[in-house]
Parts: sequence; structure tokens; C-alpha cells
Amino acid sequence: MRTLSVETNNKIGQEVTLKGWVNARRNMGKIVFLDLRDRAGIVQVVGVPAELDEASQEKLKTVRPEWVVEIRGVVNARGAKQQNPEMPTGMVEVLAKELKVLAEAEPLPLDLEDEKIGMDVHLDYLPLTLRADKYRAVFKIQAEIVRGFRDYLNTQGFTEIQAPKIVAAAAEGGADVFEVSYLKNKATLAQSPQFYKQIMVGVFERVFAVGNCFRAEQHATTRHLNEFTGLDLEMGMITDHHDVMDLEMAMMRHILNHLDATVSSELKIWKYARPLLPEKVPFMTLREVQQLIKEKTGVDHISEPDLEPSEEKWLGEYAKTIFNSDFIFVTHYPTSKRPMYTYPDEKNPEFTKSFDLLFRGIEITSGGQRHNDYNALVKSMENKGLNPEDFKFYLEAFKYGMPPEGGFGLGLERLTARLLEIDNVKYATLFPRDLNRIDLQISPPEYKQ
Ligand code: AMO
Repeated sequence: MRTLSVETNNKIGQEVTLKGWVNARRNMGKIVFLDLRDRAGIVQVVGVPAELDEASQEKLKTVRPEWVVEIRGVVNARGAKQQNPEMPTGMVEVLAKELKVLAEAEPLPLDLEDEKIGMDVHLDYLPLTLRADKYRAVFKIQAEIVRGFRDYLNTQGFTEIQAPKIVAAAAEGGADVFEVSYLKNKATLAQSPQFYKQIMVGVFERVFAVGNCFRAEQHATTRHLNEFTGLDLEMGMITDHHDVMDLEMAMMRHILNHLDATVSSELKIWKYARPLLPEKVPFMTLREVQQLIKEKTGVDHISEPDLEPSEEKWLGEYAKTIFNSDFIFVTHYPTSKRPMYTYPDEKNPEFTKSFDLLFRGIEITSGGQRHNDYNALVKSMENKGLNPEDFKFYLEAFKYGMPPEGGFGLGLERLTARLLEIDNVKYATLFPRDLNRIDLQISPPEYKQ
């Protein structure tokens, strides 16, 4: 029976069989220390030639990092001087009795612990670099964010849906769509599950989706990907966008608690500071923010339809200092700049009941109340120069009874990056795609077949 690294803590004096990767090898004269890594963690193995049979002794000489081995040995308590309280298995070690090689590895092209590896090299070797503690931690944390999202919404009466990724019309407008040429009809890759989550409000009232979103972004930035993971939800029977904002922050609190409970050692690797999340997260309208920026910095962008990245950063710092919050909502973006499904404010229809959520100075969410009245939605399409005929299918949901509703889309990679204060979103994206890269850097033309 196999024992996992962390289970050795409870097996002092017992014989165990471990399987894992050699995380590190240290030679101390004839004695070899191997840090063995498996899915649960790392445990130290001591290889003393006199304790091993001949075949195992030979193998002990050759094993290097990333070789996969099976080790039979005895768990011992470490001597007082050898104990490492920082490590979950730091009080024990396994004295090897037999060593088998399950898979060899070529010499590594880089040192996984090297902090100076540039981003392109890191990404070129992702199948290997993702094995480093730091990056395993990022994606373990990311998996728990998704679990926290799902768990919370399941307790709140939401149903998970799978939205299609091949779609006929651009939900978010704009030019950043990838065309799909294979089908008889004109088709694109979905920018978001927007239409389908709204349609499903008519079916389940409350729905959520975790899925890939595609954007043909024209620029390579530290925030933009061509493919990202959207955490989306949509809910019916709301009063206005504030219901959605409140739910989002309750969900965020649940996720933060869930991370503390499940991945505290991974968070520690990144020197994680739990975000400041007050009982009521502050919110300001776009124009209020622009007015404030003008007063405090002299920059007058009062007629602009959105905030610049530098203004978002400024506002993030302001929210932290003044409201003791790492989060701030900006509401009421102009109707002319938000997608056609966005609900205008009755008091001033030039602005919408929409919001962005900024987290540590970067937008991680867009959301809001939506048009739920069929005629108003058709009118909104027309006002934006869109032909309602192109949206006939989507419109059926509104023709046949749609309650007041709203929702949001949250970028998983951006949330992960901000939580761990990682500057470039690509380090928080499992396999990032951008203009220059799909897995490997795209070769210059002369190298193409
Ligand atoms: P929006 O287009 O603002 O809204 O996207 C929602 C969130 O998704 C993330 N995001 C991205 N992450 C990485 N790279 C990109 N290119 C990228 N584009 C977007 C961001 C952003 O806040 N349907 C609406 C949401 C809604 O109203 O429900 C939408 O897609 O974190």
C-alpha cells in the first residue's frame, strides 16, 4: 500500500512505500538526502548505502531531480537538530531500504528554484516550471477559488450551467472576436456566456458558469489574455444592481475563508496578505470618481467613458487608505459605452445600473442589472446600430417573461493574480495564450514548416 508524504507523520517506526518525484538531491559524503514530492507534499528520504540492497545502491547514485521513484523505507523521528517546523513533514524522515526507478528524467534545462528565470523561458518550459513549489501553489489556490465559487453559489440556490463556446453573435460587441470559419453560418468563439446565462434565468432563475472566454485582444498587456476563465453568474428577481454587488461580496468573503481553510501553506509561499474586505464595500459612480481624481490630482477626465489603468490604480490606493478596503465598486458607466443588454438608470438614462469591481487597483469584474423588458431591449439594440433580427434567439427569452435580473463576470486569472499580488496575469494563467504564444513562443516565419 502506498503512503503519501504527509501521512508519514503518523507512521513513526513503521515501514512505508512512497512514490513520487525527486524534488531535490543533496549529497553528504556517501549519504544521499532526497526530497520526495507527491501530490500531498514533500518528505525527506535518507539514502544510506549500507541499508540498501545492491541494485538500490546503484540507483541511488544516479537519481536526479524529477526522476520518479518508489521507495520502501522506515519512518523515523528526526533528531532535534534536524527538525524543520516550517515543513509539514519536518519532524520525520524516511530511511530508505529499497529504491526503484519508475521513470527517468533528462537533465533539467533550468533550476526550478531559480528566481531569475525570465517569463518567456518560464512559459516555454511550463510542463516543467509548473512543478516548482511556487507555481504548484498558484494553481492549487486557483482550483480552490473555483471550488469556493461553486460551493457558495450552490448554497444560494444557483444551478451550474455549461454555456456553448461556439456562438453566432458577439455578446459584448466590439471587434475582439475570433471568427470560426468551419461552419455554414458565420460563427465566433464566445467572448462570454452572457446570452446563455441570461436565457437560463428564464429557466432556473439563478445560474452560474465556469468557462473559457475568448477575446481577440489587440494588445499584449499584463492584464489581458486571449483566452481566460470566466466565473459568471446571473440572477432573477433583483431590485437593482446592488443585489448583485452584495451577493458578489458575500461570495468573495466565502472564497477568502475557504482559501484560509484549505490552502494556507500555499498562500504562505506567496506571503499572502488577506485582502481588506469591510462589511460594506465602498461604491462610487464613475463621474464621482473622475471628480475626485480631478480634485486630488488635477487630472480632468470628466467626460471620459471609462477609467484609465493608472486611474484604477489610484482609486485602489484611495479605497485602501480612506475606506480600509482592497475592493471598490465603480458604478454608472455611460449607456453609450456599455453593451446593449445593460439597464439604464431611470433617473438619468445616459448612465447605466452597471458596475466594475476593482480589486487592489485592477478591474476584476463587470456586471450590472440588465434590460429584462423585450421592447426596451430591442430599442437598446437599435440605438446601438444592431439589428434585432440577428439576436432573435436570445430575444425569445425576453418575449416570454423575464424578471428583473442581473449578474456579473469575474476573471479567474485576474482575481488569482491580485490575491497573490502577481504583477503579470500570465503567471496566474495555467497555459496563457496571447498574440505571440500558444504554449511555445510562436516561431519567426523562417522556422515555420
Ligand atoms: P467583461 O468583458 O468586462 O464583462 O469581462 C468580465 C471580466 O473578465 C475578465 N476579462 C479578462 N481577463 C483576462 N484577459 C482578458 N482579455 C479579459 N477580458 C475580460 C476581467 C473582466 O472584469 N458579460 C460581461 C460580464 C457581465 O456583465 O456579466 C463581460 O464579459 O476580470
